[in-house]
Amino acid sequence: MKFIDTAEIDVKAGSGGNGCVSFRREKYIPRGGPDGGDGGNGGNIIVRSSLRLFTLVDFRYVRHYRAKNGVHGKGKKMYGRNGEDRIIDVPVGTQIFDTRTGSLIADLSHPDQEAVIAKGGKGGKGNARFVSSTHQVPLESEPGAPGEQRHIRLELKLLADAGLVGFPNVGKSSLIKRISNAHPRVADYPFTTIAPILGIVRYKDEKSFVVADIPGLIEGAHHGKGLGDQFLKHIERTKLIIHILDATRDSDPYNDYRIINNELKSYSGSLIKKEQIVVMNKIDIPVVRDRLIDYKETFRAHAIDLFPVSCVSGEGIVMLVDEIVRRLETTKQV
Ligand SMILES: Nc1nc2c(ncn2[C@@H]2O[C@H](COP(=O)(O)OP(=O)(O)OP(=O)(O)O)[C@@H](O)[C@H]2O)c(=O)[nH]1
Ligand SMILES: [Mg+2]
Repeated sequence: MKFIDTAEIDVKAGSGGNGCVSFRREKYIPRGGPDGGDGGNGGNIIVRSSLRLFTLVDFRYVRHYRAKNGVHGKGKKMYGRNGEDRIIDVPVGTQIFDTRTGSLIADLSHPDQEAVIAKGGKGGKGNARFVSSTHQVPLESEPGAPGEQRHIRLELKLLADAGLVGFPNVGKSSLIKRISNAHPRVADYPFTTIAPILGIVRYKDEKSFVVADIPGLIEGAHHGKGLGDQFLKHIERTKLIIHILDATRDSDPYNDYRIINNELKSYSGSLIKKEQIVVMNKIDIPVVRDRLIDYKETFRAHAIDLFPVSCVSGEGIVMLVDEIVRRLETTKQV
């Protein structure tokens, strides 16, 4: 399963302006020569990769993009102005395909890369350009060429920066729903989530990161118990693991923590080496709140800082997201 965001749009570059047919008419120059100027070139359609965008969602609302036409040439050898280019910003990592041929037009894998995806038409020559020793009174000029028109498909592969792991029903989907644009199903039974989901978290209007919600793990998942552990491949390339615990389960959270880590380790040596943020969810429930100090101490004894949150009341969520961003910025990819 791949996480691909796609959008289809129509683009049309500007047409070139027409060349002009004109002759000089001045008081003391009875037979002025040809002075029709050239038309301006049409504007190009350019896509540019930007770090400020993260999805292709905006393209669902605006599907047609046009660049400006070149201005027609005028007398007195006045050239028409070139049409302005139309720049379309897309997220870094966007690939652009021609829908008709299926061919890849551009692959914008770095920030601020630009690619012309539809060329503006050339402006036509004015009659001043057609003059020669044998052809003193040219009456011809060229029309501007039409701008290129294309139907294109944008594709963006989303990669998760952080992955949510934990037993079923601990509130992984509730967390991604709370902090990101994803709307997964949340329900009070195990294995509500049966396929991975990605969510984009916008942080203070300036940064963003992608979180993956995957199905719950149970002891023996690496032997195929529950939904198995094959979903862990979707978080193999993340920088960070958000490990969610739920103290309303009838078990010791530190033991739960070890069981899940054991599953990560059985899946792959690199997964268990990733940094983790350990979250204690459901602290709105009184029994959890009462035990929180003890839990914090237990984890502290293993050099782990617990992040208490409630996905229902929102308590602790801002601090958690701050910490995720901080850790994503300081953690190296394993
Ligand atoms: N009281 C309380 N309930 C919560 C909290 N977070 C989640 N829940 C409830 O816990 C249940 C399970 O939540 P989900 O988000 O579906 O859990 P999950 O970890 O995604 O579960 P699976 O997809 O089955 O692995 C739901 O009934 C949620 O409403 C919380 O902070 N407080
Ligand atoms: Mg879920």
